[in-house]
Amino acid sequence: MDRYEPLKIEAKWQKIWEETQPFTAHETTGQPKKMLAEMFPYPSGAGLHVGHVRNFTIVDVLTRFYAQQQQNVLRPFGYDTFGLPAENYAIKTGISPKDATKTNIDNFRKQAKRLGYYIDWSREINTSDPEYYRWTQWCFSELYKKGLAYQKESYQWWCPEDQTVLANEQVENGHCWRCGHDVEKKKMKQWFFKITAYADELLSEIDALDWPDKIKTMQKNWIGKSTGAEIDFDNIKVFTTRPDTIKGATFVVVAPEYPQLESLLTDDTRETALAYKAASLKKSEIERQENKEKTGVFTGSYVTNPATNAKIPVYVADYVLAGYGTGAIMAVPAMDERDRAFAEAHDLPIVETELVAWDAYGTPKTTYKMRDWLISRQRYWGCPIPIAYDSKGHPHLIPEDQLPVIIPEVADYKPDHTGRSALAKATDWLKVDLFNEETGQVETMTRETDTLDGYACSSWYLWRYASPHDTKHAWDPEAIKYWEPVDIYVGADHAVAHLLYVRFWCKFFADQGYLPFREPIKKLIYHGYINAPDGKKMSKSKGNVIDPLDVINDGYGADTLRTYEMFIGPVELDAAWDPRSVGGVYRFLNRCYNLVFNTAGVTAVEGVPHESRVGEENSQQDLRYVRNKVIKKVTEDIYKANFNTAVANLME
Ligand code: ANZ
Repeated sequence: MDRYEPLKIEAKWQKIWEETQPFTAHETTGQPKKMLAEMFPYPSGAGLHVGHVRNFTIVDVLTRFYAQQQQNVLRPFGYDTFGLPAENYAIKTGISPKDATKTNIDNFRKQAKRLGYYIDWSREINTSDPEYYRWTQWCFSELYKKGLAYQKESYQWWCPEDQTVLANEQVENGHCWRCGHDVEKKKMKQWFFKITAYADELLSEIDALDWPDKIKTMQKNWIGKSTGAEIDFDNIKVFTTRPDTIKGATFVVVAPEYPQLESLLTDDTRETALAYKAASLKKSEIERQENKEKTGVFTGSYVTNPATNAKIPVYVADYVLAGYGTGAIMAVPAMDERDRAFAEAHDLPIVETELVAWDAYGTPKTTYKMRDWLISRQRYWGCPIPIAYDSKGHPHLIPEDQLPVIIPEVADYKPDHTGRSALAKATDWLKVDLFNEETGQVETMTRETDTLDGYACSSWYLWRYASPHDTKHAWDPEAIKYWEPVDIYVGADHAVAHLLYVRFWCKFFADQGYLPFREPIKKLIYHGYINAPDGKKMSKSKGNVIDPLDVINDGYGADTLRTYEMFIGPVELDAAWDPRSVGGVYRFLNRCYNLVFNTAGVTAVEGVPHESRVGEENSQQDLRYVRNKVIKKVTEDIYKANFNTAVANLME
């Protein structure tokens, strides 16, 4: 009897796939196209983990499913390689991030091949390859030319441990998302992408997407549209969603970061108010919005309520946030809970309001919670921002024919103590002769030492897959028209970062005429994490990580691992690893193998069994009935991304 020996079978087919590359995609007419992709991985030194396997296997099942339905499928693969882990490793070991990344990619590729994925390997991309980041720099240049990449002095989250600026979405409960250190606020000049220019469209087009409701809701809340009015209380402009309550406004509150705060202070209040401000800057927005005691101090100034003509006091309090609305509010303690708590704590009048028409006092205004996207990082291992500064400190774009701005090698990867990246240490690289349009002369300028947030690199990689080796364009116009938008995208995490950024860039590049669609991803499948058997997160430090290669090499093979990860639970939920179930899935595949290749009397190498040989107890008709029923059920399951019930139906 022929035994099920997955390691032999898999090795045989993987060798054939390596030689014949059957998964290479071509643009053809006649068949419908289908492009599928996973959220590409960060190739860490630890190699693939079982979470990647869940992600990649979902894409793989769907790719093979549609290929069998004779659709022209494209399933590319790539690596998101810039970022702090490689830089921190370089700081510690002196090994160049470029070399470490190459080693890690080689390992990831080998592992992915061992898992037997249907991947068009001719389209592999790597965001830290100059061939790739030349075009990330081109994308930046396009945004810059249209005024959507700009610099601004502002308070930024700063991680003292990693010595870097963090975006709002990278601060988790007052801690750095990477190292967990407490973050603080620091005033700095930074680069931003003006995602708010597309706030309205990003919001209005969410509903039409075939995305999980959970993600759509998270994006809506993140964009956070509010309609109301702006009203002047003398020279302080406030934003309110309830302008009709204006008669009840008995004081005004400004945020501690309010730019004109100093001008509101008097000799009596200055010291206390500035000390209050300093203390507030240490708190996270979440802490400031918590329902605790409402702290704040009097500025010493009064303004006029335009509806009542009463002189009302101006306070500074940190429950008012700087980046939202105008950073100043009219407080209506009779109507608003936070204002009431503040009024009670500070003995301020609470006046019941009548509702009034407000048109005479203010102008209608829509605001968004979403801020512009902070994109500069004081890091070495990122895509250099293609900018240089003249002697006056004015920024100039590096001309397109001088791209890419290549990352120079340096001896020491540590940022300097001012927080500038290690690029500042590459003194030759730092200087560049550029034509200055303002003076009409060539001048030696100083390059920008900030690099781009890694999310910039992943904002356009899905389009690079259409023509990954194009040297003339970021993406070929014909290829992109054929393959994209992406039909199915699979991943976990990044609901309000990456998944908003790709939509923003898509709309921008569509407006420039570079993309023939305005939404980059038709269908999104969002999957849960795989946890350790005790339900805890897998992590190296806890020693509870399951290595997918160990599972394969234990003799189970890739098919068992893949089937198990599809069977582990509903796709959208987290699931705990269960070693016994891995064995169960193996026994199931073993039985399938025996049914097909032994009971039916053929071997894995010969081909498909003939139904009449299967045994006399089942009539052919019964067998056909059962088979068709299962095919129908499993097909429906896969359309609905119910992978666990698909496996269960097969087992039945
Ligand atoms: C007076 C008022 C009366 C308000 C009332 C609400 C209820 P959303 O819905 O979140 O947009 N606000 C405005 N700017 C703020 C800031 N920078 N920090 C903290 N709070 C701010 O909330 C808008 C309301 O939140 C605004 O309307 C303002 O308070 C406050 F019965 O004005 B309202």
